[in-house]
Amino acid sequence: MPTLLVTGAAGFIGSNFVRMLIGRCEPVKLVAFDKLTYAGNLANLKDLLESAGKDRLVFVKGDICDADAVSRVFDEHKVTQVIHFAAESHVDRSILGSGPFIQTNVVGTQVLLDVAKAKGVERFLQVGTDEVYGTLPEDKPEEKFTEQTPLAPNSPYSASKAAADCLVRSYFHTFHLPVLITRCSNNYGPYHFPEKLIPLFVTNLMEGKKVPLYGDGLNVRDWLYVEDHCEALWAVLNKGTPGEVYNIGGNNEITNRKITEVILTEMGADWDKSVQYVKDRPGHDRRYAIDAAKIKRELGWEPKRRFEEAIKTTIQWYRDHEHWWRAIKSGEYLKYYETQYAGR
Ligand code: NAD
Ligand code: TDX
Repeated sequence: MPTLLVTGAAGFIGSNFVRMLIGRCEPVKLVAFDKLTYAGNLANLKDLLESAGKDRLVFVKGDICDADAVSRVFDEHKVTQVIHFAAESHVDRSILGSGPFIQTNVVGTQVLLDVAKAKGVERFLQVGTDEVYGTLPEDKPEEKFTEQTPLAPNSPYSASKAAADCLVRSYFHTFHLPVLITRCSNNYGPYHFPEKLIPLFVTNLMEGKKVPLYGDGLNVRDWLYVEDHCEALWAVLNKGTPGEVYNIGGNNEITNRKITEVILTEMGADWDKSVQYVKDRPGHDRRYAIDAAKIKRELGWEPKRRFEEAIKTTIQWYRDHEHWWRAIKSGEYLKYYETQYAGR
């Protein structure tokens, strides 16, 4: 049975990925490795750690920038594969300060690659983002990001993720490390940290607060339900060709205004009373859209969940898990919220 190191397993997508594999009894031992930054939350894995058994899932607290800690976890658990989610992931925080993004997303990826190379892993999957491709014009709907689109990152976050992708690619060409790179569009679903658009708006409304819409609200994202992303990652890890890049997307382009409307309608809130247009994000990418033809053609993956239903499931999850997000929206979060939104 392979042993899969899951970096960033206590975050949004990493914890959904672990949940999916444990739920399906996939034949793999999972080593969840996470620094537990502000975005990492052991509550996301608690029930799984209690029920799965140590032969299926273990948790190790550690920093991917710490070569000794990473090396130890490989040796202790006889790691054979890596799926690398760990990252600083919020664009707005990268604008407030890019240092932690370079440290974790670039240096951390380099450390992980070096250990993976030294230990001779069978697979190394770099979980990447469509933001590395930059932005698309809104008046040319036929234009989408393909795997051939040149990298043109516009935020410190996407620049750090592009640098990481380039390092991963270089370890394939120089050292023949069997790497795979995915680039996915915006995810939504349970356990999404409430600094990102959808969980922020849903929880603000539940708290009776306004929702801050950037600029004219007409920026476009391609939204994908998190479990669809996790299924795509599992397909790439098991069936992908080393050295290749796979785009993953929902074929589901929606403006932020439309997303806001859908959330308000579902939650019975009024636009004029609830929406506050605020100063735009600096360097705000106008439109993302993924061409996911390659992963469909080569690996047979396509999204299963329809946005209209999955957004309702997601909102209901936040209604049912108030204790989860209320615990997060305190302390450090309040300081960040004040810095990010005060005076906008
Ligand atoms: P997240 O911020 O929810 O989780 C990141 C996790 O990484 C946290 O648990 C955090 O504690 C951990 N972490 C951070 N720095 C670490 C370090 N130095 N060492 C060990 N662990 C560390 O992020 P997410 O939304 O789950 O994103 C996961 C990955 O997927 C990221 O690489 C992100 O770039 C990528 N991605 C995200 C989306 C999206 O829509 N959320 C879309 C495409 C790609
Ligand atoms: O308060 C807000 N108001 C607002 O209008 C926030 C937080 C966001 N927005 C807008 C900005 C974007 O156009 O909503 C859109 C989505 O914003 P985010 O949720 O911050 O996501 P985005 O910047 O698109 O990046 C996300 O998708 C790609 C993830 O955070 C990244 O980790 C991933 O790589």
